[in-house]
Amino acid sequence: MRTQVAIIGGGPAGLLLSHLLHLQGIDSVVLESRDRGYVERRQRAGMLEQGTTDVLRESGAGERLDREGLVHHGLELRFGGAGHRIPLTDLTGRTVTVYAQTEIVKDLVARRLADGGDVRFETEAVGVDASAPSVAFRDRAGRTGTLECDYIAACDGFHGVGRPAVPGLRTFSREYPFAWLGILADVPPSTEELIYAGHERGFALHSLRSPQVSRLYLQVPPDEDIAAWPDARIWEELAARFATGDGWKLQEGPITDKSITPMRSFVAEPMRHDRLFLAGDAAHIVPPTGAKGLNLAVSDVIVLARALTERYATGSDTLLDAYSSTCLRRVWRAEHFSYWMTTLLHVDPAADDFALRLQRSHLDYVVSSEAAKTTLAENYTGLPIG
Ligand code: FAS
Ligand code: PHB
Repeated sequence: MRTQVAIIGGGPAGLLLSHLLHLQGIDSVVLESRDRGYVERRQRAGMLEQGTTDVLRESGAGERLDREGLVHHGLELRFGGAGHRIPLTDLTGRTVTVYAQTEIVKDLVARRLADGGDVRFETEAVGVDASAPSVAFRDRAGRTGTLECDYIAACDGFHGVGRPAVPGLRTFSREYPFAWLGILADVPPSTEELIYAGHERGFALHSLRSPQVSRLYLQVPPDEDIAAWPDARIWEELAARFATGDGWKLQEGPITDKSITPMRSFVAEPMRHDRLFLAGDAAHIVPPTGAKGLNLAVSDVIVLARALTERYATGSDTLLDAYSSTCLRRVWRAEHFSYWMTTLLHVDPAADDFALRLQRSHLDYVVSSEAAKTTLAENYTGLPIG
């Protein structure tokens, strides 16, 4: 088997890269270890930067996004029993859109298959040669094979095979002393815009998926057992953390999905070795407080698609040689913003009274300063790509 670009991973990064390369006449094969249903059902991100919605729309993969995506112009920081709106669009001219990662994956899978794309589910990459580029794989029947290629894009997430194939890698990481318990509930959202709540009992986030479906998260200890959280306890704790003095009420309903996600910051440098390029969670992880994970994966892929297009069109390696440094500038900005939003709003169990007073003072300042609100808004809506 041979292709121009071998893509490991059929998540948002791998599927979008395959789609963007196809539009430039560049062939690729996507190797995805899981089955199609698993990949399309996996509950993850939900908030898209304008740069992400722009690339999906401009590349012809945004029709359903434009019909069903919920465009937002602001968010609320809630603490001390009061809400404070951050007018994102007034401050930056940009919008954000609520549209689940599951839907992006479904749209991209459908588009690749409709375009005759080669997406191989239940086919696991088991080895990578970054120099005489090739990927060894094993399919659902246990048959093994080798995919020869010009370039390899490891879009295989945090636990993939691509990153270990980069020699001399430097990694940077931070584990947080808490995790997120996330739920999907069949109940109309109790808010039109997202509510990020900093409460002495812990952080909570009210997001949404549609006018009928709510997506909510609450801070729990890092090793929390989900069995300790029956539905009634989840709703009781969420109501306590979102409580305000103005009569606002959290609507409860049937919980249809429940999961706990650990929180970590992680970056691997460089994001390239010879003909192998890392993109998305394969290279970096952020705590989801800043809604950056999926959007960073998209921006890596936009940079890589541009570089590969230049290489095939002109023979120039200039953009490929700059890939890692170009991506890492934006990655580290998103890492800092995600760390900042996380420490601003979560309760650190080790925090003493002095630290808690500093945190409250920081929150009071953010919602009272145009400069601070603008800083939050320009990072949250997404800085320019590349
Ligand atoms: P992904 O992990 O999505 O995709 C990698 C793919 O590679 C997977 O389908 C995997 O099966 C496949 N793969 C792995 N090894 C392979 C191999 N050897 N061979 C073939 N295929 C292989 N981000 C947000 O912005 N907001 C959120 O609320 C949020 N919540 C999250 C919750 C969870 C539980 C997790 C894990 C992440 C969350 N994220 C969130 C981040 C998430 O959205 C990622 O940033 C996004 O999925 C990154 O996309 P990819 O880089 O494509 O990696
Ligand atoms: C989501 O809707 O899943 C979501 C939104 C914003 C975040 C994290 C998750 O910061």
